[in-house]
Amino acid sequence: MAVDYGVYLVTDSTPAILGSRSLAGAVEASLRGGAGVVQYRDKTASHDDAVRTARELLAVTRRFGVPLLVNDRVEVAVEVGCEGVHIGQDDMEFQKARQMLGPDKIIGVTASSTEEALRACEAGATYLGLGTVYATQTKKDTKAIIGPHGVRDILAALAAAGHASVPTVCIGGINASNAGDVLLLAAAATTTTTTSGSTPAKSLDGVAVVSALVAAPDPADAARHLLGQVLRARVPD
Ligand code: TZP
Ligand code: MG
Repeated sequence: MAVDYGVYLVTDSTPAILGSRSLAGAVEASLRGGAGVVQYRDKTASHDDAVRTARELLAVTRRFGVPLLVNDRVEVAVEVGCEGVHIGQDDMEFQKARQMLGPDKIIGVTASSTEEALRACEAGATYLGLGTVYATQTKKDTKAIIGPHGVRDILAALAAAGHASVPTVCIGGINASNAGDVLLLAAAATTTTTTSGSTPAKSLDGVAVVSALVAAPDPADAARHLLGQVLRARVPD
């Protein structure tokens, strides 16, 4: 499955964010608007409930040909047979997850520093989630706010270390008003001047958001708008 990381939806089922809407409905609307990846994130559901919800979401994502990833809970991803997982620095060890999932599944890793990003690439991460970029109400245990410049510095380090081909998304407090700032700063950093001229280095492939889609009055419209910003900032190959 070819993956477009441009608009990456992370779900949240808490009433403060989802309100009275249905999660599957918000996911479907985001996909209609062009979201290219869905991560099912639920810290509190029982295993059985998580499996049930993941199956429901998988039925939706499969209709759109988009991968469904599960946050943290590798055993849930294995049981439902979805496309992969997303793990943070304090979650399951990467090689254990790879062993459980097999060689072909997606394993994304969160990185909030250059060291974490390089380590994840060396371990074989399929893609990286860089952040937390801005303060967010959605994740309570956020450790580091790295800002757009932190994202840019990690991208530069990845390029310098030869990891330019690993896709990257940024996460944390991203919305329609600030997405352009992060994307354009990252895009500006993707051109380095060398003695042989300008060479593209490493850009952001997309933005990962929770509330900007899940809590949007019209998630389809919100996804369309974010995708437009991503596409405008993309550096042509
Ligand atoms: N990881 C870092 S920040 C975050 C996660 C899951 C939550 C982002 O939520 P929002 O609503 O897009 O700020
Ligand atoms: Mg985690």
